[in-house]
Amino acid sequence: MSKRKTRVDLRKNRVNAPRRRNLKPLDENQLDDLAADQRISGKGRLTRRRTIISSAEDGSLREADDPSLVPGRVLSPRGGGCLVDLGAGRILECAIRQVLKDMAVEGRTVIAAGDRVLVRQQDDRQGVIERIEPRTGILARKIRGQKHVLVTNVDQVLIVGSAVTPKLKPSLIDRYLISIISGNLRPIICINKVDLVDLAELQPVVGMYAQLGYEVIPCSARSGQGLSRLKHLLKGKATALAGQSGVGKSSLINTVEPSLNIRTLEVTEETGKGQHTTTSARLWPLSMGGWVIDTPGIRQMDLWNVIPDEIQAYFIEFHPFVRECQYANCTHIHETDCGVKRAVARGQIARQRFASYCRIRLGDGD
Ligand SMILES: Nc1nc2c(ncn2[C@@H]2O[C@H](COP(=O)(O)OP(=O)(O)OP(=O)(O)O)[C@@H](O)[C@H]2O)c(=O)[nH]1
Ligand SMILES: [Mg+2]
Ligand SMILES: [Zn+2]
Repeated sequence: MSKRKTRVDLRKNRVNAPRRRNLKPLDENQLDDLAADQRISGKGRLTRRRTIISSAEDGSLREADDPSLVPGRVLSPRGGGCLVDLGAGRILECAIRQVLKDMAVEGRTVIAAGDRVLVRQQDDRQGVIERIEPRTGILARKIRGQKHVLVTNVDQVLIVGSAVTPKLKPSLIDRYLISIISGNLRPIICINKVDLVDLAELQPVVGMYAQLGYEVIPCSARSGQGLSRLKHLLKGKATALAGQSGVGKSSLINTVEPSLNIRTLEVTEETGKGQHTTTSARLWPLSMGGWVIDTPGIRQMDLWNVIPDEIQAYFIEFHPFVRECQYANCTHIHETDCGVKRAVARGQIARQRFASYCRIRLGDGD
Protein backbone atom coordinates (compact mmCIF):
# COMPACT_ATOMS: atom_id res chain seq x y z
CA MET A 1 0.00 0.00 0.00
CA SER A 2 1.48 3.39 -0.86
CA LYS A 3 1.45 5.65 2.14
CA ARG A 4 2.33 9.23 2.59
CA LYS A 5 3.13 11.16 5.74
CA THR A 6 1.49 14.54 6.07
CA ARG A 7 1.36 17.22 8.71
CA VAL A 8 -2.18 18.23 9.50
CA ASP A 9 -3.55 21.05 11.55
CA LEU A 10 -5.72 19.99 14.39
CA ARG A 11 -8.12 21.99 16.40
CA LYS A 12 -7.36 22.92 19.99
CA ASN A 13 -8.96 20.67 22.56
CA ARG A 14 -12.53 21.59 23.27
CA VAL A 15 -12.88 24.40 25.69
CA ASN A 16 -15.63 22.49 27.48
CA ALA A 17 -14.79 19.48 29.58
CA PRO A 18 -14.20 16.46 27.32
CA ARG A 19 -17.05 13.96 27.28
CA ARG A 20 -14.77 10.97 27.14
CA ARG A 21 -16.01 9.22 30.23
CA ASN A 22 -19.49 10.56 30.12
CA LEU A 23 -21.44 7.65 28.72
CA LYS A 24 -24.89 8.58 29.86
CA PRO A 25 -27.39 7.75 27.14
CA LEU A 26 -28.37 10.53 24.77
CA ASP A 27 -30.84 10.13 21.99
CA GLU A 28 -29.90 9.94 18.34
CA ASN A 29 -30.45 13.62 17.67
CA GLN A 30 -28.44 14.74 20.66
CA LEU A 31 -25.58 12.61 19.44
CA ASP A 32 -25.83 14.18 16.03
CA ASP A 33 -25.84 17.64 17.56
CA LEU A 34 -22.75 16.75 19.49
CA ALA A 35 -21.03 15.72 16.32
CA ALA A 36 -22.19 18.89 14.58
CA ASP A 37 -20.64 20.97 17.36
CA GLN A 38 -17.31 19.57 16.54
CA ARG A 39 -16.76 20.55 12.98
CA ILE A 40 -13.50 22.32 12.37
CA SER A 41 -14.71 25.86 12.21
CA GLY A 42 -11.92 28.37 12.04
CA LYS A 43 -8.18 28.70 11.75
CA GLY A 44 -8.01 30.40 15.10
CA ARG A 45 -8.70 27.09 16.74
CA LEU A 46 -6.02 25.16 14.89
CA THR A 47 -3.13 24.91 17.28
CA ARG A 48 -1.60 21.48 17.26
CA ARG A 49 0.15 19.58 14.51
CA ARG A 50 0.34 15.84 14.31
CA THR A 51 1.73 13.28 11.89
CA ILE A 52 -0.93 11.32 10.12
CA ILE A 53 -0.47 8.52 7.62
CA SER A 54 -2.67 8.77 4.60
CA SER A 55 -3.19 5.78 2.39
CA ALA A 56 -3.36 6.53 -1.30
CA GLU A 57 -5.76 3.67 -2.03
CA ASP A 58 -8.65 4.67 0.14
CA GLY A 59 -7.81 8.27 1.05
CA SER A 60 -8.31 7.45 4.72
CA LEU A 61 -6.42 9.22 7.46
CA ARG A 62 -5.13 7.47 10.50
CA GLU A 63 -2.34 7.67 13.00
CA ALA A 64 0.69 5.43 12.83
CA ASP A 65 0.06 1.74 13.56
CA ASP A 66 -0.02 0.68 17.15
CA PRO A 67 0.00 -2.99 18.12
CA SER A 68 -1.84 -2.33 21.36
CA LEU A 69 -5.01 -1.48 19.43
CA VAL A 70 -7.63 -4.18 18.94
CA PRO A 71 -10.13 -4.32 16.07
CA GLY A 72 -13.84 -4.24 16.72
CA ARG A 73 -17.17 -3.41 15.16
CA VAL A 74 -19.53 -0.74 16.40
CA LEU A 75 -22.78 -2.28 17.54
CA SER A 76 -24.57 0.88 18.46
CA PRO A 77 -23.86 4.57 18.99
CA ARG A 78 -24.65 5.37 22.59
CA GLY A 79 -24.42 8.79 24.18
CA GLY A 80 -21.12 10.42 23.24
CA GLY A 81 -19.62 6.96 22.70
CA CYS A 82 -20.74 3.54 21.53
CA LEU A 83 -20.84 -0.20 22.13
CA VAL A 84 -18.09 -2.09 20.33
CA ASP A 85 -17.97 -5.83 19.69
CA LEU A 86 -14.43 -7.24 19.87
CA GLY A 87 -15.63 -10.75 18.98
CA ALA A 88 -15.83 -13.84 21.19
CA GLY A 89 -18.62 -12.27 23.19
CA ARG A 90 -16.51 -9.31 24.37
CA ILE A 91 -18.43 -6.04 24.24
CA LEU A 92 -16.91 -2.74 25.38
CA GLU A 93 -18.45 0.58 26.12
CA CYS A 94 -16.21 2.98 24.26
CA ALA A 95 -15.59 6.69 24.17
CA ILE A 96 -14.47 8.29 20.92
CA ARG A 97 -11.10 9.96 20.79
CA GLN A 98 -11.30 13.71 20.35
CA VAL A 99 -9.03 13.72 17.30
CA LEU A 100 -11.57 11.57 15.42
CA LYS A 101 -14.34 13.96 16.28
CA ASP A 102 -12.17 16.80 15.02
CA MET A 103 -11.67 15.01 11.72
CA ALA A 104 -15.39 14.40 11.21
CA VAL A 105 -15.70 17.47 9.04
CA GLU A 106 -18.01 15.93 6.48
CA GLY A 107 -21.18 15.70 8.44
CA ARG A 108 -22.96 15.09 11.64
CA THR A 109 -21.92 11.52 12.31
CA VAL A 110 -18.64 10.72 14.05
CA ILE A 111 -19.49 7.07 14.42
CA ALA A 112 -22.31 4.87 13.15
CA ALA A 113 -23.54 1.32 13.70
CA GLY A 114 -21.44 -1.00 11.56
CA ASP A 115 -18.22 1.03 11.70
CA ARG A 116 -15.02 -1.00 11.88
CA VAL A 117 -12.76 0.53 14.50
CA LEU A 118 -9.52 0.10 16.41
CA VAL A 119 -9.89 0.31 20.15
CA ARG A 120 -7.52 0.92 23.04
CA GLN A 121 -8.91 -1.27 25.78
CA GLN A 122 -8.87 0.27 29.26
CA ASP A 123 -10.36 -2.57 31.27
CA ASP A 124 -12.76 -5.42 30.52
CA ARG A 125 -15.68 -3.02 30.20
CA GLN A 126 -14.34 0.19 28.72
CA GLY A 127 -12.15 1.43 25.93
CA VAL A 128 -11.44 4.34 23.62
CA ILE A 129 -11.91 4.29 19.86
CA GLU A 130 -8.65 5.41 18.33
CA ARG A 131 -9.34 4.85 14.67
CA ILE A 132 -12.27 4.39 12.31
CA GLU A 133 -11.59 2.30 9.22
CA PRO A 134 -12.74 3.62 5.84
CA ARG A 135 -16.45 3.00 5.33
CA THR A 136 -18.01 1.09 2.50
CA GLY A 137 -21.71 0.74 1.83
CA ILE A 138 -23.19 3.73 3.61
CA LEU A 139 -26.85 4.53 4.05
CA ALA A 140 -27.12 8.26 4.68
CA ARG A 141 -29.76 10.94 4.68
CA LYS A 142 -29.81 14.70 5.00
CA ILE A 143 -30.85 16.46 8.15
CA ARG A 144 -30.78 20.24 8.32
CA GLY A 145 -28.40 20.41 5.39
CA GLN A 146 -25.91 17.92 6.78
CA LYS A 147 -25.04 14.32 6.08
CA HIS A 148 -26.38 11.88 8.64
CA VAL A 149 -24.93 8.38 8.28
CA LEU A 150 -27.53 5.86 9.42
CA VAL A 151 -25.41 2.71 9.05
CA THR A 152 -22.09 1.75 7.48
CA ASN A 153 -20.38 -1.30 5.98
CA VAL A 154 -23.53 -3.09 4.89
CA ASP A 155 -24.08 -5.02 1.67
CA GLN A 156 -27.78 -4.41 1.34
CA VAL A 157 -30.73 -2.57 2.81
CA LEU A 158 -34.09 -4.12 3.50
CA ILE A 159 -36.66 -1.39 2.97
CA VAL A 160 -39.44 -2.44 5.31
CA GLY A 161 -42.97 -1.20 4.77
CA SER A 162 -46.20 -2.62 6.15
CA ALA A 163 -49.28 -3.47 4.13
CA VAL A 164 -51.39 -1.66 6.76
CA THR A 165 -50.88 -0.02 10.19
CA PRO A 166 -48.99 2.05 9.30
CA LYS A 167 -50.27 2.31 5.76
CA LEU A 168 -47.87 1.51 2.93
CA LYS A 169 -46.05 4.56 1.58
CA PRO A 170 -44.63 3.81 -1.86
CA SER A 171 -43.15 7.31 -2.08
CA LEU A 172 -41.01 6.57 0.98
CA ILE A 173 -39.90 3.31 -0.66
CA ASP A 174 -38.89 5.33 -3.72
CA ARG A 175 -36.81 7.72 -1.59
CA TYR A 176 -35.08 4.79 0.04
CA LEU A 177 -34.41 3.22 -3.35
CA ILE A 178 -32.63 6.37 -4.48
CA SER A 179 -30.45 6.65 -1.39
CA ILE A 180 -29.61 2.95 -1.40
CA ILE A 181 -28.70 2.87 -5.07
CA SER A 182 -26.71 6.09 -4.81
CA GLY A 183 -24.83 4.50 -1.88
CA ASN A 184 -23.98 1.50 -4.12
CA LEU A 185 -26.00 -0.87 -1.96
CA ARG A 186 -28.51 -3.50 -2.97
CA PRO A 187 -32.12 -2.71 -2.13
CA ILE A 188 -34.63 -5.37 -1.10
CA ILE A 189 -38.23 -4.32 -0.60
CA CYS A 190 -40.08 -6.07 2.16
CA ILE A 191 -43.81 -5.56 2.67
CA ASN A 192 -44.64 -6.84 6.13
CA LYS A 193 -47.96 -7.58 7.90
CA VAL A 194 -49.48 -9.33 4.92
CA ASP A 195 -51.45 -11.44 7.43
CA LEU A 196 -53.72 -8.38 7.81
CA VAL A 197 -54.65 -7.99 4.13
CA ASP A 198 -55.81 -9.90 1.13
CA LEU A 199 -52.68 -10.55 -0.93
CA ALA A 200 -54.56 -9.67 -4.12
CA GLU A 201 -54.83 -6.07 -2.86
CA LEU A 202 -51.06 -5.85 -2.65
CA GLN A 203 -50.42 -7.35 -6.02
CA PRO A 204 -50.31 -4.05 -7.99
CA VAL A 205 -47.60 -2.55 -5.81
CA VAL A 206 -45.62 -5.80 -5.55
CA GLY A 207 -45.88 -6.21 -9.33
CA MET A 208 -44.81 -2.61 -9.91
CA TYR A 209 -41.50 -3.02 -8.08
CA ALA A 210 -40.88 -6.56 -9.34
CA GLN A 211 -41.31 -5.31 -12.90
CA LEU A 212 -38.63 -2.72 -12.29
CA GLY A 213 -36.29 -5.55 -11.37
CA TYR A 214 -36.26 -5.09 -7.60
CA GLU A 215 -36.50 -7.96 -5.16
CA VAL A 216 -39.87 -7.66 -3.37
CA ILE A 217 -40.92 -9.88 -0.48
CA PRO A 218 -44.47 -9.81 0.87
CA CYS A 219 -44.07 -11.25 4.36
CA SER A 220 -45.42 -11.46 7.87
CA ALA A 221 -43.47 -11.61 11.11
CA ARG A 222 -46.70 -12.91 12.64
CA SER A 223 -47.74 -15.71 10.24
CA GLY A 224 -44.24 -16.54 9.01
CA GLN A 225 -45.17 -15.96 5.40
CA GLY A 226 -42.23 -15.01 3.16
CA LEU A 227 -39.71 -15.53 5.94
CA SER A 228 -37.80 -18.43 4.42
CA ARG A 229 -37.11 -16.29 1.37
CA LEU A 230 -36.09 -13.42 3.62
CA LYS A 231 -33.71 -15.61 5.61
CA HIS A 232 -32.15 -16.87 2.43
CA LEU A 233 -31.42 -13.27 1.37
CA LEU A 234 -30.01 -12.29 4.78
CA LYS A 235 -27.73 -15.29 5.20
CA GLY A 236 -24.05 -14.36 5.16
CA LYS A 237 -24.75 -10.70 4.37
CA ALA A 238 -24.65 -7.47 6.35
CA THR A 239 -28.13 -6.00 6.02
CA ALA A 240 -29.65 -2.82 7.41
CA LEU A 241 -33.41 -2.73 8.00
CA ALA A 242 -34.94 0.66 7.39
CA GLY A 243 -38.45 2.07 7.31
CA GLN A 244 -41.10 3.95 9.22
CA SER A 245 -41.76 3.33 12.88
CA GLY A 246 -44.18 0.47 13.56
CA VAL A 247 -43.76 -1.44 10.29
CA GLY A 248 -42.18 -4.37 12.14
CA LYS A 249 -38.41 -4.08 11.57
CA SER A 250 -37.52 -5.32 15.05
CA SER A 251 -40.27 -7.97 14.90
CA LEU A 252 -38.82 -9.36 11.66
CA ILE A 253 -35.35 -9.59 13.21
CA ASN A 254 -36.83 -11.37 16.24
CA THR A 255 -38.45 -13.90 13.94
CA VAL A 256 -35.23 -14.54 12.06
CA GLU A 257 -33.25 -14.77 15.34
CA PRO A 258 -35.70 -15.46 18.20
CA SER A 259 -33.00 -15.44 20.91
CA LEU A 260 -32.53 -11.68 20.40
CA ASN A 261 -35.92 -10.75 21.76
CA ILE A 262 -35.68 -7.08 20.70
CA ARG A 263 -38.28 -4.77 22.18
CA THR A 264 -41.30 -4.05 19.97
CA LEU A 265 -44.44 -2.02 20.66
CA GLU A 266 -47.98 -1.82 19.30
CA VAL A 267 -48.79 0.83 16.72
CA THR A 268 -50.85 3.59 18.35
CA GLU A 269 -54.50 2.95 17.61
CA GLU A 270 -55.64 6.56 17.09
CA THR A 271 -52.85 7.69 14.80
CA GLY A 272 -51.94 4.36 13.14
CA LYS A 273 -48.30 5.30 13.77
CA GLY A 274 -45.46 3.44 15.45
CA GLN A 275 -44.11 4.52 18.81
CA HIS A 276 -40.43 4.88 17.88
CA THR A 277 -39.59 1.86 19.99
CA THR A 278 -36.08 1.34 18.64
CA THR A 279 -34.15 4.50 19.53
CA SER A 280 -30.68 3.89 18.11
CA ALA A 281 -29.30 1.73 15.34
CA ARG A 282 -27.99 -1.61 16.56
CA LEU A 283 -26.04 -4.35 14.85
CA TRP A 284 -26.95 -7.97 15.64
CA PRO A 285 -25.11 -11.12 14.56
CA LEU A 286 -27.16 -13.89 12.93
CA SER A 287 -26.48 -17.48 13.94
CA MET A 288 -26.88 -18.59 10.32
CA GLY A 289 -24.07 -16.16 9.37
CA GLY A 290 -24.31 -12.46 8.58
CA TRP A 291 -25.39 -9.38 10.47
CA VAL A 292 -28.47 -7.26 10.61
CA ILE A 293 -28.69 -3.66 11.71
CA ASP A 294 -31.99 -2.64 13.24
CA THR A 295 -32.58 1.09 12.84
CA PRO A 296 -35.05 3.47 14.48
CA GLY A 297 -38.10 4.30 12.38
CA ILE A 298 -37.68 7.59 10.58
CA ARG A 299 -40.37 10.00 9.50
CA GLN A 300 -38.45 11.65 6.73
CA MET A 301 -35.81 10.48 4.33
CA ASP A 302 -34.28 13.54 2.74
CA LEU A 303 -31.73 12.63 0.13
CA TRP A 304 -28.08 13.36 0.75
CA ASN A 305 -25.90 14.24 -2.19
CA VAL A 306 -28.51 13.80 -4.91
CA ILE A 307 -29.17 16.96 -6.91
CA PRO A 308 -32.63 17.55 -8.47
CA ASP A 309 -31.43 16.97 -12.04
CA GLU A 310 -30.10 13.55 -11.07
CA ILE A 311 -33.34 12.24 -9.58
CA GLN A 312 -34.78 11.07 -12.90
CA ALA A 313 -31.75 8.80 -13.41
CA TYR A 314 -32.94 6.69 -10.47
CA PHE A 315 -36.34 6.15 -12.08
CA ILE A 316 -35.03 3.58 -14.49
CA GLU A 317 -38.35 3.11 -16.27
CA PHE A 318 -38.21 6.77 -17.45
CA HIS A 319 -35.03 6.22 -19.46
CA PRO A 320 -36.53 5.03 -22.77
CA PHE A 321 -39.00 7.93 -22.84
CA VAL A 322 -36.72 10.82 -21.94
CA ARG A 323 -35.48 11.05 -25.53
CA GLU A 324 -39.04 11.84 -26.65
CA CYS A 325 -39.10 15.02 -24.55
CA GLN A 326 -38.95 18.24 -26.56
CA TYR A 327 -36.21 19.75 -24.39
CA ALA A 328 -32.99 18.01 -23.48
CA ASN A 329 -33.21 19.51 -19.99
CA CYS A 330 -36.88 18.56 -19.53
CA THR A 331 -37.81 18.19 -15.84
CA HIS A 332 -40.98 16.21 -16.76
CA ILE A 333 -42.94 18.43 -14.39
CA HIS A 334 -44.29 21.57 -16.10
CA GLU A 335 -43.30 20.91 -19.74
CA THR A 336 -46.17 20.02 -22.06
CA ASP A 337 -44.28 18.20 -24.80
CA CYS A 338 -42.83 15.54 -22.52
CA GLY A 339 -42.13 11.88 -23.37
CA VAL A 340 -42.26 10.80 -19.73
CA LYS A 341 -45.69 12.33 -19.20
CA ARG A 342 -46.99 10.73 -22.39
CA ALA A 343 -45.71 7.35 -21.17
CA VAL A 344 -47.57 7.90 -17.87
CA ALA A 345 -50.77 8.69 -19.79
CA ARG A 346 -50.34 5.52 -21.91
CA GLY A 347 -49.79 3.41 -18.77
CA GLN A 348 -46.15 2.63 -19.62
CA ILE A 349 -44.93 4.29 -16.43
CA ALA A 350 -46.81 3.68 -13.16
CA ARG A 351 -48.72 6.77 -11.96
CA GLN A 352 -47.55 6.04 -8.46
CA ARG A 353 -43.90 6.22 -9.46
CA PHE A 354 -44.41 9.39 -11.48
CA ALA A 355 -46.16 10.99 -8.48
CA SER A 356 -43.17 10.02 -6.29
CA TYR A 357 -40.79 11.51 -8.81
CA CYS A 358 -42.69 14.80 -8.79
CA ARG A 359 -42.77 14.97 -4.99
CA ILE A 360 -39.09 14.21 -4.63
CA ARG A 361 -38.13 16.59 -7.43
CA LEU A 362 -40.23 19.39 -5.96
CA GLY A 363 -38.80 18.73 -2.52
CA ASP A 364 -42.13 17.83 -0.92
CA GLY A 365 -42.23 15.53 2.09
CA ASP A 366 -44.07 12.24 2.08
N1 LIG B 1 -50.26 -8.28 12.37
C1 LIG B 1 -48.94 -8.12 12.34
N2 LIG B 1 -48.37 -7.32 13.26
C2 LIG B 1 -47.03 -7.20 13.20
C3 LIG B 1 -46.23 -7.87 12.23
N3 LIG B 1 -44.94 -7.50 12.43
C4 LIG B 1 -44.93 -6.66 13.48
N4 LIG B 1 -46.17 -6.46 13.95
C5 LIG B 1 -46.56 -5.61 15.08
O1 LIG B 1 -46.30 -4.27 14.75
C6 LIG B 1 -45.93 -3.52 15.92
C7 LIG B 1 -44.65 -2.74 15.66
O2 LIG B 1 -43.57 -3.64 15.45
P1 LIG B 1 -42.05 -3.26 15.72
O3 LIG B 1 -41.26 -4.47 15.38
O4 LIG B 1 -41.89 -2.65 17.06
O5 LIG B 1 -41.84 -2.13 14.61
P2 LIG B 1 -40.50 -1.32 14.25
O6 LIG B 1 -40.50 -1.17 12.76
O7 LIG B 1 -39.33 -1.99 14.85
O8 LIG B 1 -40.78 0.10 14.91
P3 LIG B 1 -39.74 1.21 15.53
O9 LIG B 1 -38.77 0.48 16.39
O10 LIG B 1 -40.63 2.12 16.28
O11 LIG B 1 -39.11 1.86 14.34
C8 LIG B 1 -45.81 -4.56 17.03
O12 LIG B 1 -46.99 -4.50 17.81
C9 LIG B 1 -45.71 -5.87 16.32
O13 LIG B 1 -46.23 -6.96 17.07
C10 LIG B 1 -46.89 -8.71 11.28
O14 LIG B 1 -46.32 -9.32 10.40
N5 LIG B 1 -48.26 -8.79 11.40
MG1 LIG C 1 -37.93 -1.31 16.21
ZN1 LIG D 1 -39.97 15.26 -20.11
